[in-house]
Amino acid sequence: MKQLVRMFIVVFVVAFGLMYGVHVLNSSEGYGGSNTLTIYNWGDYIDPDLIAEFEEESGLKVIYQTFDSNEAMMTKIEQGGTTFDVSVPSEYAISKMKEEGLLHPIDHSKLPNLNHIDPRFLDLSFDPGNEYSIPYFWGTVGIVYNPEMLDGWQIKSWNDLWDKRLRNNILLVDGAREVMGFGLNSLHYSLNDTDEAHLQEAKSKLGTLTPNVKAIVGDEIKMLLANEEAAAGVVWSGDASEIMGENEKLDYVVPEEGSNLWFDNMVIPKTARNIEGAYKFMNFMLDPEHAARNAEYVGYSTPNKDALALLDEEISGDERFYPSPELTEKLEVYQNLGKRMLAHYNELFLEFKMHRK
Ligand code: SPD
Repeated sequence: MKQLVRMFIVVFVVAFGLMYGVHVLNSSEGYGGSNTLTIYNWGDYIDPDLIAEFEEESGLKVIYQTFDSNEAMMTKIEQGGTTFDVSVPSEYAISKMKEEGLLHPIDHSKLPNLNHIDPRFLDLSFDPGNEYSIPYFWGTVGIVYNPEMLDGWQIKSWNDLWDKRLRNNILLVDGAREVMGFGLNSLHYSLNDTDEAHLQEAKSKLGTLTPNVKAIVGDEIKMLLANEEAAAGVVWSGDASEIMGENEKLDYVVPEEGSNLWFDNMVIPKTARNIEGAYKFMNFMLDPEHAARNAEYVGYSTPNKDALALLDEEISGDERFYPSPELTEKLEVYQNLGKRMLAHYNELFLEFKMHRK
C-alpha cells in the first residue's frame, strides 16, 4: 500500500497542496514574502503532515519545491530566479555555498530547540560553530541487496558489485559524488581524491561495471528495489531503511573498503525573503516530537537526541542506520573539492552515464 502511495507521490503532493493550501512550484514561478515560506528540499524528505501542521501553527503558507542532487540545488540557488527561505544541502555543498556567499548567517538565539541536537552533529568541519547550517538528517552510502535473489550471497564490498551474479541486476543512485566515490573506494582511494590518474582509473573501472548496471535512477530506486526489479542498489542509508520497511528480505551493508558519511543541514539562502519564517520552520523541525515523526516517516537518521529517544528501539537500535561513532569515524565525509574539481567529478560521472547508452 505504502508503495502505491510512493508511486503516486506527485499526485498526492498536488492533492495535498489543494487541500491544505501548500503550493508546489513549477520552475518558472517566483514567490516570497512575509505570509509565505518557500522551502527547497530533497524529494521524499519530509512528512507532509508536518508541513500542514506548521502552516496551521505559524499562519504561513508553505511553498514547497524539491531537488534530487546538491548540484541541481546549487545551480538553481546560484541562478537566483526563484528565491528560497530554507534549503537542505549536504555538507560539501554547504561549504561551497558559504564560500560563494550564498548563505545567511544563523542567529542561534532564534532556535531554542537547537539544544535537542546531539553535540556529535554540531560544530563539524564543513560549518564550524554551525554559523550557517542546522542538522536535519545524516547517514551513509551503501549497498541494499536481496540475498534471496542471489542464492543467499551476502554482499560485503564495493568490489562485489562487479560479480557476474549481478549481471544487469544493479540500480545506482543518480549522484556524481556517490558513484565516483564508490569507484574510487573500490580501488582503495579516498572518495575525495583529486589525483587525475586515480580519477581516470576510477572512471575506467566504473566503465567495466556497465554490464551489471540495470539503471541509474532517482527516488524511484526505492520502489524498484522493494519490488525486486533488481537484486542490489547503491543507495543512501535512509532510502535503504525505507526499502527494507517495504520488503523484509533485503539487507543493507556499508562496504568494507570504506564509504561516505554525509550530513544534510537546513540553511537560509542569502536571497531568502522571509527570514523570521525560516527560523520558525527550522525551530519547528527541531522539536523532538516533530523530528521523531519526520525520521519515522522518511526513514532517515535523525541527529536530534531527544527525537531519537522517542523512536522505537527497533529503529534507534539498528546499527545499520544508527552506526556507532567508532564506525562513523572510519567513514569519509565529502570535502568541498572546489568549483573546478566538483565540475570535473560531474563530467566524469556524465561520461560514465553516456558510456552506458
Ligand atoms: N530522498 C531524500 C534523499 C536525501 C539524501 N541526501 C543525501 C545526500 C548525501 N550527499
